[in-house]
Amino acid sequence: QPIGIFDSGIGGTSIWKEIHALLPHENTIYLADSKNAPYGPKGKQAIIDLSVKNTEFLLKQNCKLIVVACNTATTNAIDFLRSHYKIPFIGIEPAIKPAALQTKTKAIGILATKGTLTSALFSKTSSLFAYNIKVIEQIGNGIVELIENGELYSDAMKTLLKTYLKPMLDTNIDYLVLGCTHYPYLIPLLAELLPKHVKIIDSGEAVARQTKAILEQHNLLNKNSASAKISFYTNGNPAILKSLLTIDSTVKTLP
Ligand code: DGN
Repeated sequence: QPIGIFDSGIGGTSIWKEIHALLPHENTIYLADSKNAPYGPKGKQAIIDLSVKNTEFLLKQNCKLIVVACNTATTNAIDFLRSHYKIPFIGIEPAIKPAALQTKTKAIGILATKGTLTSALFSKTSSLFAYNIKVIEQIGNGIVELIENGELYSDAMKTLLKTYLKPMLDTNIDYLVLGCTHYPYLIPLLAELLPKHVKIIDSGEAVARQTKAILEQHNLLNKNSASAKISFYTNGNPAILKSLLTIDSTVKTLP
């Protein structure tokens, strides 16, 4: 039985990579709902409806566990999914905690979508730390759209990022938390735009470790060491998704 992974688009492939690296024998099915990207500006109910649709697709392929590889869908829909389906769901949240515990300048930046930053789950986590450090929140309007368009390094992307990073740099952050699974693809550009002492962190590895732990706990790890079956599906542009992959895999299109 495969692990199912979905995102509002191609960004969650950054999570797929971490899962595949840690669990190379697991069969995986990735679903990119690019047609409906971005989820960020949509309301809670719309995000739940889309997450249910993605879940139903993955369950039809007999998935044993689903990774919601999207901060926006996790913060808005994971409670609903967990209470309506029997299989385990793994979600992803911005890695505020490690940044907050390690900052020396007592200021961290977080870049995420509006859907994530305005969610109740995020305010709860953020308020745990915001009393003794500064948490500079920034909504990344427009970034997901550019990435979905294959623009990881364009002038438009540079201009947007410079604007979004300015208040953080003015506050002397030393950690930048990437709170959207699309954003790890910007690390090369961000490293150019940020001073050397600013560290960039995302939640990919933690999600992969959590996936492994939950599979172990439910006795669902694949014991068969034959090479894994990997499938990618998108209702957007398959060539752009394929360009992000580090393996040669076909990408199937969905209506
Ligand atoms: N990859 C999604 C996330 O992590 O929030 C992007 C959300 C969106 O569609 N804007």
